[in-house]
Amino acid sequence: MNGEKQQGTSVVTTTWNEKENIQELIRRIHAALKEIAHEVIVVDDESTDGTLEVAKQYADVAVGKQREGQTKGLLYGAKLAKYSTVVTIDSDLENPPELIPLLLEKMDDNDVIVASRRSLPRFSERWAAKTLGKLCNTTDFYSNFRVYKQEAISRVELRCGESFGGELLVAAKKRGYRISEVKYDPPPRRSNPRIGSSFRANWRINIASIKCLFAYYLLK
Ligand SMILES: Nc1nc2c(ncn2[C@@H]2O[C@H](COP(=O)(O)OP(=O)(O)O)[C@@H](O)[C@H]2O)c(=O)[nH]1
Ligand SMILES: [Mg+2]
Repeated sequence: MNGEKQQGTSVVTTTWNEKENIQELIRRIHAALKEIAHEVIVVDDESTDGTLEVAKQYADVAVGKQREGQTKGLLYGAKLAKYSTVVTIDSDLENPPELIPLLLEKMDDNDVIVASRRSLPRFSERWAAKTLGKLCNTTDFYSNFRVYKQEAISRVELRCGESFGGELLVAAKKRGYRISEVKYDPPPRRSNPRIGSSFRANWRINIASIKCLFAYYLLK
């Protein structure tokens, strides 16, 4: 199935105003993966702080496009991947790149591995874990720190709008890909997440969960 793709790992991250983190993230990915063939792909959504210019200096591929959100950005990057394995990772250093080799090891018997945070910060994420997470074999449905076989992500056709990566997991599950997880203790969170303040983020994530449940049960 991965016929045309080379053996190796493409690490995809999306950014919206992450200038202070992107160089450090790329440095840590290269250090963690120095033993294996890999590339770093950054998909930037019209950052106004110069993220794309910094990414162009350090990433293997750095593209800017109009702002369409995290899920579309991750899919866009996965389609550019030249390797047979795709890692998705947040660009804000809340997902430690040093964990990637362990995640790759666990791919032996699986098609998707989710790096699941041991504690979830938002009630909307805890609710999603009990519903969508159970359906998709993970305790952290909205972690976008994941490893995919390239075809398990790049062929997805998104229909839910912004789902914070949720629809990518639902699509993989519905197409029969085997999903498993590795748990980790996340570092302290930053105080100003890009997806919004606590109330706004919980609201947006709950809407995304309803759309993902709809997609799971009702869409082909
Ligand atoms: N391409 C793109 N990336 C985004 C957008 N909003 C957030 N991100 C990225 O998605 C990742 C997670 O966002 P964040 O706000 O930290 O979510 P949280 O960790 O759930 O609080 C970060 O790498 C952000 O830069 C967006 O509109 N477009
Ligand atoms: Mg974050």
